[in-house]
Amino acid sequence: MTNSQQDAMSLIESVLSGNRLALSRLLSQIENETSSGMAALRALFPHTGKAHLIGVTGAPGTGKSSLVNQLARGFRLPEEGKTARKVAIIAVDPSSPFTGGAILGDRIRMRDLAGDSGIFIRSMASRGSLGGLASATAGLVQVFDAAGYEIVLIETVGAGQGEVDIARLAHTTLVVEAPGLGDEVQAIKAGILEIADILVINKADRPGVENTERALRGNLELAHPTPRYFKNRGHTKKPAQNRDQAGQAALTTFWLPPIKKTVSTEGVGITEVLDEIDRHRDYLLQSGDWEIRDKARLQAELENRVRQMLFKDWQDSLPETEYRQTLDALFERQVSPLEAAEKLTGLKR
Ligand SMILES: Nc1nc2c(ncn2[C@@H]2O[C@H](COP(=O)(O)OP(=O)(O)O)[C@@H](O)[C@H]2O)c(=O)[nH]1
Ligand SMILES: [Mg+2]
Repeated sequence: MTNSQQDAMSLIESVLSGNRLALSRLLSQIENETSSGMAALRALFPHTGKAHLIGVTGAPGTGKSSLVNQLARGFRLPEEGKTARKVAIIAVDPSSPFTGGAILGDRIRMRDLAGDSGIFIRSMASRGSLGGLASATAGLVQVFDAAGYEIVLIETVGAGQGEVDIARLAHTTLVVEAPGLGDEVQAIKAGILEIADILVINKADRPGVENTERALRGNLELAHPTPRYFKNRGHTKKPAQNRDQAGQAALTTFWLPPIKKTVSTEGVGITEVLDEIDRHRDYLLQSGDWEIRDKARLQAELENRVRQMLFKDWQDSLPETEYRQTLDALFERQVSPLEAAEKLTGLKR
């Protein structure tokens, strides 16, 4: 065994025995892609595949962090008859007010969670490239999954393609909207309505909720459930032949994203969102889409990692001056971008 493998093994043992400091160290190693971090990922991977990954995305200020806090609380302190689940939170939004493991939001309500060892919060430093962010996030998710966190909540700012990539990590994606952020519905503007499994109109205590709901509903009917939508999400579209004996369409035939209203600062509507999350999980498992999404996620991570590895390898092997000279030639339009790429990679198109 190499030193980094040994380091990784002892760290993994501590993590699996519930040591939070070790967990925190391992997460940093994975974020920084150290060799013992990568060795740990290899060793942990066979223990993954159990966690329910829940993406929470939407424009800044819609209340994602507040909602995530409330959902975490709900998973930890469930209604009677349900068991508490271990929750990890990954805040990809660098501006998220999760600091030092403190749970913000309504402090009075959250006080009963202080010191709860069943919650772990991690903020991600932002990365140069979105691909890097997606890989790093995938690595953290795998650690939490292997460490027995049954729920992994991933908060991202809804800002376009990068969001869609990270949302691909999730089994269930919540898109958060809020009234009164201008005339337009942010999720529609950002093109992230299509990735929603559950739509949440947060700040339902604010004026304009009805307008937001109407706009969302109208757009949902356009967006769901089209074949393209199902294809994009790695879904199989189950045809209506899947009927039970009473001739009713089976409940699992397809999923139409529900719209739920919440006031996250007050904890209003949270139970309903939690119920929808569990209902979506049941739907995924019964329809076989859980497995399909898992495979789509793993394939996306593989391809993302290949892209990054090859690019980095190429970058490292390239003399700085050659790159500069080619760039200059490109800027002076002496070579085209394609020619420059062929020259720098030695490949032909
Ligand atoms: N009125 C109202 N304010 C809220 C609600 N949820 C969050 N906020 C406030 O909106 C602001 C932004 O919330 P935050 O959770 O940080 O949003 P994020 O940027 O989407 O993560 C904070 O000041 C919250 O206290 C809500 O349901 N109603
Ligand atoms: Mg936030």
